[in-house]
Amino acid sequence: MVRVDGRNFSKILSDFEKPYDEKFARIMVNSAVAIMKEFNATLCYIFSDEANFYFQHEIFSRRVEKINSVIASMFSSSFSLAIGKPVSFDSRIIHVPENLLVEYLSGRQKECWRNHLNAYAFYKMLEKVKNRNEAQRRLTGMKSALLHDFLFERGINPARTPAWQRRGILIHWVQEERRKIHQGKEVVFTRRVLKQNWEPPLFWTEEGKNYLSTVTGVVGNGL
Ligand SMILES: Nc1nc2c(ncn2[C@@H]2O[C@H](COP(=O)(O)OP(=O)(O)O)[C@@H](O)[C@H]2O)c(=O)[nH]1
Ligand SMILES: [Mg+2]
Repeated sequence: MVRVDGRNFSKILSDFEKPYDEKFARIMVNSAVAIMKEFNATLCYIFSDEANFYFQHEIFSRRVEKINSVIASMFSSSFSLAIGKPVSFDSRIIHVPENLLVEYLSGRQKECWRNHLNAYAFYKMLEKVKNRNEAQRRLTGMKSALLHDFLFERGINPARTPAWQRRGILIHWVQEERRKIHQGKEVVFTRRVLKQNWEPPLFWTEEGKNYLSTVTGVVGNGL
């Protein structure tokens, strides 16, 4: 797994909609697509300013510096071209054997959910206290259930926000059937294309595991 994370994005995204901006999410997705096509990653899981690329083959003969620097620079340059100013992403490698794939992705998806509650609560709290430090201080230590109640009372049902904000976005390859006319006859053929799923299942459920199994071709072994 190679994970990139935007540097200083709380500042960089100050002109974007808060707490969530679909335009920003689309730029993350498009930058990830560039990497997936170039290096044939099996899947990518995105939320907030991070993207997790899963590789089932060797790239750069497993040379760590090469992988991290090239993935980070390609992601950063795609993103920068899209927003018109220079930004940077860091990159790290996490060794995830097949039997821990579900656990790894579930961990990131739980982080996505916590982020989501915090992000909405933070901006609601800011309406009350008008000071970022004070808003953060009041939220620190609030358990999920309390954050839920806090949001409910202010008209936000955190179970009904757009799915990509709660669950993240999964990009993966699918075989798509195409048809064409060749010498007067219809020919059916398949092509490998990237699919963006903005409503992925919860990865630790049966549905989630089956989905990941289909996408990665891993059968059994934790899936
Ligand atoms: N305005 C806006 N900000 C976002 C969005 N998604 C993520 N962010 C910001 O990106 C930050 C990412 O967190 P983190 O990587 O820990 O902070 P960083 O060190 O500033 O990059 C969050 O704290 C948010 O402020 C979005 O959709 N809109
Ligand atoms: Mg960041």
